[in-house]
Amino acid sequence: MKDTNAPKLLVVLGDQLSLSLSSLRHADPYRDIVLMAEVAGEATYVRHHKKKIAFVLSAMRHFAGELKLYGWPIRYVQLGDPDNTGTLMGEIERARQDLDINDVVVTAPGEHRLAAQFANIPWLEMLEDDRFLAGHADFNGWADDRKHLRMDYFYREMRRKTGLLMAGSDPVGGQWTYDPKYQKPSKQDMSHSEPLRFEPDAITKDVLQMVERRFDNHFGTLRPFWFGVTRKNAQAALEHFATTGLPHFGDHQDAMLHNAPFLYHSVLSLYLNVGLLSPLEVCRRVERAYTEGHAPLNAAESYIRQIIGWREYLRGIYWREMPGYTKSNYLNAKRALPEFYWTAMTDMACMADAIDQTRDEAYAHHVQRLMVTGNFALLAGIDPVQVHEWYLAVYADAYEWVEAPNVIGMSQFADGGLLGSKLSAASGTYINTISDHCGNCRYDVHKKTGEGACPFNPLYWDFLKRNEDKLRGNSHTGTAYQAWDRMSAAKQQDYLDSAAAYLKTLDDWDHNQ
Ligand code: FAD
Ligand code: DLZ
Ligand code: SF4
Repeated sequence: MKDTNAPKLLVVLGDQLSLSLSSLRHADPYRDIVLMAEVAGEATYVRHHKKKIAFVLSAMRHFAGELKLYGWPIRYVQLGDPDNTGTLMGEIERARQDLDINDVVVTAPGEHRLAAQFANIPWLEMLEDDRFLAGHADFNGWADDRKHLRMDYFYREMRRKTGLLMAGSDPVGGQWTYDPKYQKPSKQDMSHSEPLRFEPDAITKDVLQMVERRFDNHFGTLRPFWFGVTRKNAQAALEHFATTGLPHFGDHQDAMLHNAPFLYHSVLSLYLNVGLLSPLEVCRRVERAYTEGHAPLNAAESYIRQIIGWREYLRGIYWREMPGYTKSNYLNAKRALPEFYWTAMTDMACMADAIDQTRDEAYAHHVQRLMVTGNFALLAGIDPVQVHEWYLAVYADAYEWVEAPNVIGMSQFADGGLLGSKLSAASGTYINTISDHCGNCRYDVHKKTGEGACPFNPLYWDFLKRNEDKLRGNSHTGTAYQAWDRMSAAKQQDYLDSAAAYLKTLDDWDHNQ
């Protein structure tokens, strides 16, 4: 018979840094022991940005310190431990033997890769990760009844469930959503746009040195390192955003400015995704900013929508569609990821800006990810698996459950429109409307074809033509195909030739390496 009083090993992963974690809630600090392990395997399954590794490891060390203060016995394995096996499974096995413990409990990992390793082990119990508003059963219950999945309907359910911005059963203000006005912010507005920065303490300094030593060949600039690494830091960052960037969020969230990497974005995703903040507390704080008159309704609503709408919805899709989802390639895109995604060595000012910033900050805001680096990859027909691996590696907030549906679905349309039929494809004209990049670019955004034309212009039409059989029927591309049909055959050919000439430069570069 199973001894229910036998001690258990509670594994806490690097993105499970929440005191309210299900595994901790169901355990007994007088009987059980927590295992946290820094392992090379988690830093290298894709070669994560140096800042991401430093962030996760420092946050893990701080969280372990906090657990100790609360009386939890902890086995904390550092990366430099000579007996470190390099994998989470290896460290679990080693702890079971050293401590003579049989049973292991873990809150379900966010990535399918690890969840699959942990599944069907008789001595390992996986508990649901209930730090989300919609559990797997909730999401599937909602999705099973529907022919087409639509985020906006799911979002309404989440508003009703949480009561956020609700007046009884109706949305506050009478509308469910308030779209941004697409204004470019003025220079004056920008003075409020910086995220809160934190000085590294002794623990973080040790981690930085170690990351410098061990992961020097990974992408990204490590210093200056300014991310918060504790719950207190993350709460301060939330407070800072609620009182500075949030009031402008609704109007400017789709804008891009050179030298303004963060604009009015909150830079909270990295804290949310490791559990230092909970989605509901962030949304409640944002709601309060609105009710107290510090932020307009369009800002509060569109911010809350990103978290209880998109973030939860995409997670639901990920778990519904894995394991096959990350291999989807509906448009049969095969080109290799251009080297300039790693070096930023491109004359396209918008791309260079987004990639430079990604290298320096392990951050780019949503429009850069979607309409610049993502848009380019989509138009150029880059293999979605390579695009997915790039995004997973380069951002401090990247975990497959949220990254993959954004990349495979929202950005690359590689799932064939499963998560929404909208196509995130645009020519240079769109980038020029929402950004100030084109004025600083070697390419001419107003030139449609030929030498010096903005590459996004011919690539856009080439993409539509190349994928005509799959996209002509799409409700979002109807007007684009009508415009194509109205063009003369010579103009169409001009676009296709210009695109081919540009794509050849990518292929030649690749073959010469
Ligand atoms: P803000 O603009 O301030 O938004 C507020 C919060 O809303 C974010 O912190 C985030 O938690 C949530 N959010 C906003 N948009 C999304 C979205 N599309 N999906 C999920 N949550 C959202 N987000 C990640 O957390 N990890 C990723 O790996 C990731 N990869 C992406 C890849 C691509 C191609 C695209 C288009 C988007 C990706 N996103 C990802 C979503 C979004 O770009 C980031 O959440 C956002 O840029 C994080 O910065 P922020 O905290 O300043 O966000
Ligand atoms: C991202 C990351 C890194 C870089 N290192 C560790 C680690 O050493 N130990 C750990 O437990 N978790 C780490 N993580 C977070 C895991 O990759 C994350 O828990 C899984 O991807 C599941 O979402
Ligand atoms: Fe980007 Fe084209 Fe504008 Fe250059 S001209 S910044 S490539 S959109």
